[in-house]
Formats: sequence, structure tokens, C-alpha cells
Amino acid sequence: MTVEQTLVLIKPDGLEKSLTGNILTRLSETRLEIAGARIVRVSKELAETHYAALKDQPFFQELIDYIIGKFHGKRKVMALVYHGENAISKVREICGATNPEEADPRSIRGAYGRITTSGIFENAIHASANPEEAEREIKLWFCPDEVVYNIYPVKETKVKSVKLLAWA
Ligand code: IDP
Ligand code: MG
Repeated sequence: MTVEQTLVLIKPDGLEKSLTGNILTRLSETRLEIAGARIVRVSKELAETHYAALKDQPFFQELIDYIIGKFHGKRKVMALVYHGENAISKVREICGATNPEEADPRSIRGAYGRITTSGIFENAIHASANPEEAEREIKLWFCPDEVVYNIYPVKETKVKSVKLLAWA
């Protein structure tokens, strides 16, 4: 048994259909702990970096449009880090197969996903597939301060003259 962390995204269709609560309830069946959570406005750059491994797939452009929220009105996803023993496979199992029509109907994708008439797999949730992917994705979507357990090494840095938004 290895303690792992995994990245979960509730995709724009999941948010638009008000499935956040249902999906979090299903994920709680894993008995894993939530170690981080954010609502993220997804830029094209973030989406393309997240799905970089799929850039040669014929559905890549539609996938980017989907994940940035182009089909669901709002440019946002909910990003979560789940923490615990065998977190990666436990979350993948409850998500179900990539193709929502092939996914077990009791899985999250089987229950809530659909294939659109233009062929997009709107499958409501993303989950990291393996430890390397989990590490890359958690580091892409979260800063160390936003995750309560730092299972990857961290370092302290001093940041000078960075432009940030502040409340006016
Ligand atoms: P995964 O999400 O189960 O890890 P990946 O192969 O990494 O599956 O694909 C990422 C996402 O791209 C899927 O969740 C789905 O939304 C979309 N996708 C994957 N394969 C297809 C396809 O054959 N047609 C349309 N969309 C696809
Ligand atoms: Mg994948």
C-alpha cells in the first residue's frame, strides 16, 4: 500500500449540470481525504499543458474547447487533490471508463457522462492515470500552499516585484 495523491477535475459539464455534490459524494466512497480544492478559470494554455500528451489526437481541439468551458458557458472547473492509500487507482475505478457509453453505469462517468452528437466525450470528471501523471498534474493545478500534505519536495522562494491583483 502506497500513500498517493491524485488530481481530480470536475469538468465544465459536471459544474453546469450541478453535479458537484453528487460527484464529491461518490468520491467519498473511496474514503480518501481531500487535500486541496480550487475553482479554476481555465486558460487555453493551462488546458493545452494539461492535455499535452494528447495533442496529436484527432479530438484534441474539441477537447481543449470542452475543458475551457466553451460548450458550457463558464470558463471554470473544480480542481481537487485526493490523498490516501492507492488514491490513483481508487479514484480511477469509481470514475469508470473514458468512453461514458462504455463505462459501468454505476461509475461516475457511466451515470453522468454522454457523447455529444459531434462526438465529444463529455465525461464529467478527470482523474490522473498513474503516479507520474498525478505529480505533473498536481504541480500544474496547485501551488504547495494550496495542498495540505506536501508529498512532493518543496523549497522556499522569495519573490520580488511580482504583479498580483489585490482588492481595490
Ligand atoms: P481519461 O480521461 O480516461 O484519462 P484520456 O485518454 O486521457 O482518458 O483522454 C482525456 C479526455 O479526452 C477524456 O476524458 C475525454 O474527455 C477525451 N477523449 C478521450 N478519447 C476520446 C475519443 O476517442 N473521442 C472524443 N473524446 C475523447
Ligand atoms: Mg488521461
